[in-house]
Amino acid sequence: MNWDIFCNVVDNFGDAGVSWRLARQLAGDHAMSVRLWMDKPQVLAGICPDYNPLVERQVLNGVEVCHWPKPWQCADPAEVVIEAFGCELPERYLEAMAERGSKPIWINLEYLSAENWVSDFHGCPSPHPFLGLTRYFFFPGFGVNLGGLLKEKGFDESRDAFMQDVNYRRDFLKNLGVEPVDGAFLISLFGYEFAPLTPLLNSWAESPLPIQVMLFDGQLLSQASSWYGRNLEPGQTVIHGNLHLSILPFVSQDCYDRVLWACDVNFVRGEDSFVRAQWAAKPFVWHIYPQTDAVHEIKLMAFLKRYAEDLPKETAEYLQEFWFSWNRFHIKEFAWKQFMDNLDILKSHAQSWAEQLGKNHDLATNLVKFCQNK
Ligand code: TRH
Repeated sequence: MNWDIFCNVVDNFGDAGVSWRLARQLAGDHAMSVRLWMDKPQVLAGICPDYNPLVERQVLNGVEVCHWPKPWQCADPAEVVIEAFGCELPERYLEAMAERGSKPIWINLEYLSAENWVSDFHGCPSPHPFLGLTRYFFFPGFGVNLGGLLKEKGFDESRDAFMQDVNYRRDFLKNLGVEPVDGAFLISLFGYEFAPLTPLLNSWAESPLPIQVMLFDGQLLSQASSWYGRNLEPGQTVIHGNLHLSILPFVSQDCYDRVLWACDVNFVRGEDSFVRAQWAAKPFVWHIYPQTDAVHEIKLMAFLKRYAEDLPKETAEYLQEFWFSWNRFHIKEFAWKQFMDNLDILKSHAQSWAEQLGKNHDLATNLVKFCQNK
């Protein structure tokens, strides 16, 4: 089958991140012929250093990455057409789909949510009012009756090999410009602007054991700079008390994964890094993408309900409080100490959660099966 994936970047990196990961997996794991249409190529370049956003068409990791021209210029529609996150397809492309002898399979890939209602809509058809085309809603998710999560073949083997090889981990960090500190606790930090970072930086600076934090360039940098009293820049490491704070530039998705594997705790956000933190099988803190009227809190709670189900009651309550505080912009001074008190339980829970999730089929496999049955 050949596939067209359309990606319209609303903001941030998640739209490009998910589309790029899916395109790579369809091409690499399933030998599909894939074109990825990007409306903001420079965003993809931020997370894929090998990609040149100035070149209109180029093949990378077996995927043909194309600029999405606006207004649309003709291209023959593929057999499967993915509209990532309900971005609207160009009208002329839709007409060309309708003109094809055998109609393409048209999929709307939805955002990830742990809410129960998604399973009622997963796979549902929605006929176009007059073009004779049917669009199907495809929901990623955590249950067996859903589309699953993106996870490439051979992932567990790569992750486990990385984690077992202490020297490789050390060299990997050094290559990133992070000098490993003996006995340090490692944290990666990727979040939105208003997260209550300052109290945590204070707790980490006063921690009894050295804490090494890798903060990714972006929305939290100005808060870290104000806290330190000087403009911080990617490539810099500063030390305050027992906190060693390194500012990292954006790296490729594969490299970002390795950062998650190397750390003891990961602060992640949005959709794609949130999923990757779960596959990393390490304790994590989720900064959910904020929406108006606090709709995101319903999604946050829905996920926590699933994730914390098998945790001891006290740990579950504590985790809920910590995550909500991180998302509500206010965190108590002693919150970090409580996190560390629960660390062993959270560690083994993260491993069993990843194992349990890994029993379901991954998203790309489910998508291929879904299309083959249409
Ligand atoms: O960037 P995000 O906040 O994206 C968000 C969410 O997806 C949200 O749901 C969506 O509505 C909005 O975008 C439009 O967070 P996310 O989803 O984690 O995407 C970040 C991507 O960047 C992910 O693919 C991982 C990648 N990444 C790198 O490749 N290298 C890096 O150094 C870092 C920090 C991230």
